[in-house]
Amino acid sequence: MARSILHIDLDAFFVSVEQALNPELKDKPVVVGGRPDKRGVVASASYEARGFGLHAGMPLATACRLCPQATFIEGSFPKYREASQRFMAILADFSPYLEPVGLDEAYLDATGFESIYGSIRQMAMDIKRRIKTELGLCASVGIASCKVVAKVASELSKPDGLLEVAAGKELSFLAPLPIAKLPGIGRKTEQILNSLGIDTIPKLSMMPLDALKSHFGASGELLHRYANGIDDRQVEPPAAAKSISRETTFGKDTRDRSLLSATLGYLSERVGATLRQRDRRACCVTLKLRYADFTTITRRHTLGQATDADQTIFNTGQKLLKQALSQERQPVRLIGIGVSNLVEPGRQLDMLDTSVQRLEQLNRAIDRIRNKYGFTAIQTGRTLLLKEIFPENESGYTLQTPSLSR
Ligand code: DCP
Ligand code: CA
Repeated sequence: MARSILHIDLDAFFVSVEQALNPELKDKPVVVGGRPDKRGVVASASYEARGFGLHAGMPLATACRLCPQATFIEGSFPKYREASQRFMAILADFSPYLEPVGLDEAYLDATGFESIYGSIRQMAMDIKRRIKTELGLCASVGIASCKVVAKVASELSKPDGLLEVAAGKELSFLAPLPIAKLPGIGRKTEQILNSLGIDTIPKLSMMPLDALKSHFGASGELLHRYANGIDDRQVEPPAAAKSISRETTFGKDTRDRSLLSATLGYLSERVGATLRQRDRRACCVTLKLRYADFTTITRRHTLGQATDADQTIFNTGQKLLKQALSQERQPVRLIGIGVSNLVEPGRQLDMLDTSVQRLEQLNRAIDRIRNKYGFTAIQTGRTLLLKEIFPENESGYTLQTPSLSR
């Protein structure tokens, strides 16, 4: 059975987010990338601005010369990240087979979903409508039996488009297009192909595979397949991380409980921050210790309720640490803390528990400050001791293990 693959791509993404947030910018030439007196380039141009010849990658000064009446915006990444997350969440409602590509693009596998939505085309229209009403953004959608054709179709349908290529029609759909429309053919590849007399996709599809390989190496094979409308790549959901952990080795083996505890506190905050950043909660906390003789132990505790709070991670780790130290007399060489059995926040069973809520608010506030001013802008009592021992910079302490500066 032929597959039904959707490629969904938001139109003029950065600019459209700005327009959705500020209706005064609607239907006007708008550029995100910087003020026109800056040296940068256009990151995204509204379709109105494109009418004046503006496009991504063009120097801002040129853009300003071609279209002085455009509104030039610096842009702010957190806004786009948030819009992207909401976009992906809408898509995830339609199919679990979702492969995000960058911020504003994704593939969905909808094979066999006709019965749910009436038709795949209807499903695509539902997707577009939800993106429009909930985010105020336009998406263009390509539908085809494989990824590459779906992508070319969505691109060709822009803006606010919907284009379905029936199974079996892949080649005739691609035939009239210039080769540069094929993904993977950049300016340079195009020039080489042109110099070989190849300027259309049918000519490319008929070029002997060996010749393509000799010019482009391994990607020659890909070109050959794409030009023939062949692409068996699957829609692959990104592998979700199953656990998050941080650990460090001490400069000198130690029995110092306050140092162990302060380090555990710092590592717990690092783990908690990552957990919240990924919008996950953990059901299990694991302490890891390596003793002077390199014996390594892990001790694990399952929580009654999933958490993303530094405090809960630390308190659990601290209890496990006490137990472990009471059973072992050797000094500690390495300490680590990790969380696993990650779940999505989902419905709040603890809404009525104000202490949980307050902890949540506190941690979110700390995250905001740290994102803005650096990790050590706020330090908790439990980690203060580290200040005297480890060098710090705005992204945190430089512990023994460099990866911990993450
Ligand atoms: N982007 C960027 N720098 C680039 C290319 C893109 O910062 N060189 C950003 C700005 C875009 C976003 O990524 O808004 C998505 O890139 P697209 O290539 O999909 O371009 P647009 O979404 O802006 O326009 P289109 O409607 O053509 O998809
Ligand atoms: Ca886009």
